[in-house]
Amino acid sequence: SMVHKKSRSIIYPFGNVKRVLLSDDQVPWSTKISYDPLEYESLNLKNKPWADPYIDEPSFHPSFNSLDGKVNRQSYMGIYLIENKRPLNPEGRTGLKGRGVLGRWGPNHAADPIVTRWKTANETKQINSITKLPILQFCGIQRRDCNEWAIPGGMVDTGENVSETLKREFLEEAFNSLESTKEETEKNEKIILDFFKHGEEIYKGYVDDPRNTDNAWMETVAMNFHDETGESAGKFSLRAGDDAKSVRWIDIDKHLELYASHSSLIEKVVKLHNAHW
Ligand code: RP5
Ligand code: MG
Ligand code: MG
Repeated sequence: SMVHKKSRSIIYPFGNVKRVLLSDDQVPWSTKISYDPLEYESLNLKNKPWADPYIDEPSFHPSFNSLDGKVNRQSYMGIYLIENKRPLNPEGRTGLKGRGVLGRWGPNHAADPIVTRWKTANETKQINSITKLPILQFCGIQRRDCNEWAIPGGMVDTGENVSETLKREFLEEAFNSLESTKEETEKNEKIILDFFKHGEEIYKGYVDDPRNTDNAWMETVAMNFHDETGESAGKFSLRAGDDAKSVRWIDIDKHLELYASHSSLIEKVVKLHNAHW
């Protein structure tokens, strides 16, 4: 895989903390360099039920690389190293120590539902004139935190199953379930429950996310839910909610610029359906 890039953005998100800039060959832990970045942790994490305590808190005894009670501290990337009590990012240096804004030391697990349909006009599939391949669309959201377009994914809650996270996050971000009436919610939950029965696993592993640090990082399970006829998901009435400020069907092609490593996840879906890229 490619060396992570968004995890090395000069300015760390949500503030003005600067990373130490690294060249690609300085990223692997195995490359010996003199390296002394800041250790940063957001004040926001204090006393949050979904966040770990500070790593040097004497009462905090995490079991890294294992299922730690209800907290999954296992990485899809294999066994990660621990140095000075702190987990080391499996993809190498990021220019910042600490856990930044992320709640967990080590892997922070997310799930990404990639809902797709074919682009049509008058019920005819639209073909790209150069590649001669049909154009796929995915249901994308614009993130409130950075305005970038993204897959409507989210963090796996403590003790939650990934299959639940996929549905919950899609309902929150693309159906605004957190601000719906009881009747709307019941109706939408049925629609999603039904449509999300048939999914294809696209990817499991590290996400090159701008919030990553040397000691905390994002990982995801991405699943594709495809509406071949455009009769189910294709007809959803979408309404942005929670950490999404807009939602829409987005034409897929290789020039798409999306949040974190989402465009590489989308590319895998394209290959699966032999669609235009
Ligand atoms: C990304 O962060 C994952 O791929 C997922 O889409 C997202 C989860 O974080 P939040 O949307 O909850 O901020 O790296
Ligand atoms: Mg969310
Ligand atoms: Mg989200």
